[in-house]
Amino acid sequence: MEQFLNPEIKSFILSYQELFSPNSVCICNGSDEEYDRMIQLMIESGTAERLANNNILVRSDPQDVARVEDRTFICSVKEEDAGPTNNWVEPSEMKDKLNGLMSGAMMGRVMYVIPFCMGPLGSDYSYYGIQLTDSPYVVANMKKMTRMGQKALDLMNEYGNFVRCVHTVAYPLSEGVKDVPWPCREDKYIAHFPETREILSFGSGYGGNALLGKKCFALRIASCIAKDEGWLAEHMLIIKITDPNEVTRTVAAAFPSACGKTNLAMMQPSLAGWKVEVIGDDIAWMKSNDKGELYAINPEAGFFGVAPGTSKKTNPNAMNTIRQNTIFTNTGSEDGKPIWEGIDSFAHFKNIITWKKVLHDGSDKVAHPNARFTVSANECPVLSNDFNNLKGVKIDAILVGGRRDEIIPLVFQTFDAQEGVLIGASLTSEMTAAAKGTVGKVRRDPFAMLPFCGYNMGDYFKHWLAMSERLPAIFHVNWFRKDKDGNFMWPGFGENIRVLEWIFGRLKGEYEGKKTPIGTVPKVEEFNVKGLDEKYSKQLSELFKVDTDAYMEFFEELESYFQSLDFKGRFPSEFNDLINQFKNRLANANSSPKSL
Ligand code: OXD
Ligand code: MN
Repeated sequence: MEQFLNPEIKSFILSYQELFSPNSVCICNGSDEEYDRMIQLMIESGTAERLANNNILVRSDPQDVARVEDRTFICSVKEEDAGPTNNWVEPSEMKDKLNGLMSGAMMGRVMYVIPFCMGPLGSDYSYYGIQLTDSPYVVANMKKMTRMGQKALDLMNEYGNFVRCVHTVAYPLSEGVKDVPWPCREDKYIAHFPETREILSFGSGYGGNALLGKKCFALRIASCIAKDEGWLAEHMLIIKITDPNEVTRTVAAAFPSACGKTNLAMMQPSLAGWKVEVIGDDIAWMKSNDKGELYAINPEAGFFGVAPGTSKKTNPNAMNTIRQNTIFTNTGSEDGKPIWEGIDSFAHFKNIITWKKVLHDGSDKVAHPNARFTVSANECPVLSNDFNNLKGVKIDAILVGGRRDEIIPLVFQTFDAQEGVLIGASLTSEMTAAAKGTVGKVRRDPFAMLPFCGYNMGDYFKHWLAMSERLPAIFHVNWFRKDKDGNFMWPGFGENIRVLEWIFGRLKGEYEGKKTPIGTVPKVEEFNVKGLDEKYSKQLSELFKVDTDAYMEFFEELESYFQSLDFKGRFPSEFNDLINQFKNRLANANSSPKSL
């Protein structure tokens, strides 16, 4: 270690060097040469292959393909601080266990030290971290996903505070052990220590389990910091929308994993004259200023998006973003081109090698459903020039949404911020391949944060309510409603600009909308249908309809969900009042004529 390291950083590195017993330690500087060296190492070990345009393809072990929520732990000192939605283990018990398991875990490998910054370098919003890892794949991905290297280290040396992120694939190369292309373990642990701002990740090399800046730091640990400091760390995209008159508004939106955040963030609007630019596609850190306005940054520097389903039709800007300099994980390939379900017609591909490295014969998937691309935000043709804005961007509206085939209208605005908070907390969605579990199972996912809130969800609801005076307008959207024959009632993707246009009109005070018991929906005549396929325009009133009986049941189920969880006395009683408020309006509407 020739570099200058402040004593705290030095002792952090040395203590883990002693525990892990790696062959050597490498302090990463974040250079392109270093990235190329990581890729070369992965090619030599059989982990990766080169594709065209400086892209690479990595195939993981089939047992290590998604986040492992059942192996993810919040190790707060008190159990009640983890709350009913997290797995809890007492911190010293988890540390003893992991210290034992981690002893010698990097034998025969290099321990890389990754200094990184979440947020623009030098911004007051940003926080620093150091990740230790024995995975060249992690080093390469962290280069794309964070501001990593020398500059971050210099700032950290000066500033002092950093989140300790410790990761090992836990496959020591002790005497006689041969390496494998994707080392990992069955007994994985993704452990968070909120009080000491530490993360210990053991046995997985994949995505959110291993790229610790993302879910572990920027959501689970950051949500705890945010609660303590009075701001919000959320699972939200951030976009800047410009209308044909060059008026701009900025919107943050929470949707559960793999529900289209990247598609909305990089949307190519179908309406002429409109522009959508991306600031973030997954995480927003939002703080209010002394005027009570909410400002946000995206703490990440890249996109770790789901590849399957991405195509020139569904997301042309993403396709342009990932044309070059991209790491693909668990896609198939042919002739130097990455391939996945939904990319294109397969008909003209004759020799696809699947993610499992066999010739595709139609019997198995080309790509794993949670196959990913990792790409620097700078590759994106619609990146906003506010991406690196040190002051963040003013948020004019918050959107929440899930993947729901019934009940929830295409869009509605809540009557006030408190009701908006309850609606955010009511999010439900079908599970996707982003996490190990049952795909398609509908589950509650408050603010899309169920797997990412680092503390008691009751305290989280209270924190949102405490912020409510500083919140902008809140809208609920649902692109996924289906008719009785199971067909989508809304085309989605670039056509979602029509919904954003209505939201824009509401923010400017131009659209009156129509009041329903749950909030304000568009009047059909306010909604821009110019050029929209008639198949959709003729069912708008159905898409905006609020079925009062179904919604009554919705709130009853929400009440039972909250009652089923032991919040250890931390559940906000205001939520019961808010639910009653909605139920009363629904009951009153039911006793008057039913056309809403
Ligand atoms: C993600 C996720 O990877 O939410 O963004 O799982
Ligand atoms: Mn996500």
